[in-house]
Amino acid sequence: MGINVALAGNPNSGKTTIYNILTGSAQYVGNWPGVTVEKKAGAYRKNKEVNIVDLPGIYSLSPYTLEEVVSRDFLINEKPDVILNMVDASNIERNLYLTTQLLELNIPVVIALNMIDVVNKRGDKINVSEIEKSFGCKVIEISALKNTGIDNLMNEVISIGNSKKSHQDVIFRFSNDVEQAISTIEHCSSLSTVSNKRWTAIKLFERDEKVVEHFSFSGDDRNIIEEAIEKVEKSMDDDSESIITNERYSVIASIISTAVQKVKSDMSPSD
Ligand code: BGO
Repeated sequence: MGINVALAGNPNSGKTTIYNILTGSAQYVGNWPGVTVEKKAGAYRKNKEVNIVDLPGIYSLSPYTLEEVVSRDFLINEKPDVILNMVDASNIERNLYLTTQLLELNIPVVIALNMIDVVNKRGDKINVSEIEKSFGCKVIEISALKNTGIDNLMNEVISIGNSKKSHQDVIFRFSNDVEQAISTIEHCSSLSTVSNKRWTAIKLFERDEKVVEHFSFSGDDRNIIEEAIEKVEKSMDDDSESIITNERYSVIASIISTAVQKVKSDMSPSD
């Protein structure tokens, strides 16, 4: 059977570094089907039952770049057992934007808080259990460069993979008006057989062209959904995609305010 792990994260989060440590020299390198985006896959060298696929580095799961489309098609269609989300802890706010989206795919997520050596050197403090509590997933501090915390991380990934837990609860919430619209969309009969309802409802709320294109709406659902979206757009005076972006950043800001203590602010000119 084996455990299928997808490595996902922003460009420069340390994916290549950890991928090389995990797979050693036993790697397959090719292209994703139909596109010239590099695909790397290999077995974990300490446990050959664990297959690791390195997804292209991305900032978001929106449908605008080839890398984003490749990553999300793989995650949705292949449904790996675990998403190993590489997060650059020295740039945590920006990196967690993708994390909020990965958590919505209904696939168990383990966060690797990479570059913890940089965080420690700066004297910053990250309260890992606060992030775990807010996101409802395991968070493990690592340094891919210094090869620390990686066994611990993989033990967690393997334990979740073996448990065959097939879902990820999304425990963070957006503001009430947005949640109400998402709930209206989730309850449409067109979504009754969809397994990852929240992800689909959010994508429909954003009018994500790829999801809208492939979705077959029944009855009045298209109108009901459009009305729900327009109501929020009117009350928040913004387009629905920007509304979701802002909602994600406010969730992250609230988590960071309790979980991260910085010695110097990000705006410090000497940083
Ligand atoms: C260069 N700690 C530190 N300090 N650095 C790390 C860590 C970590 O835990 N993990 C990775 N890096 P990729 P993507 C570099 O290449 O794995 C560094 O895009 C340099 N190169 O060494 O490539 C890693 O695959 C010259 O840094 O990320 C790499 O996700 C000067 O983060 C960079 C300084 O890692 C990106 C750094 C010629």
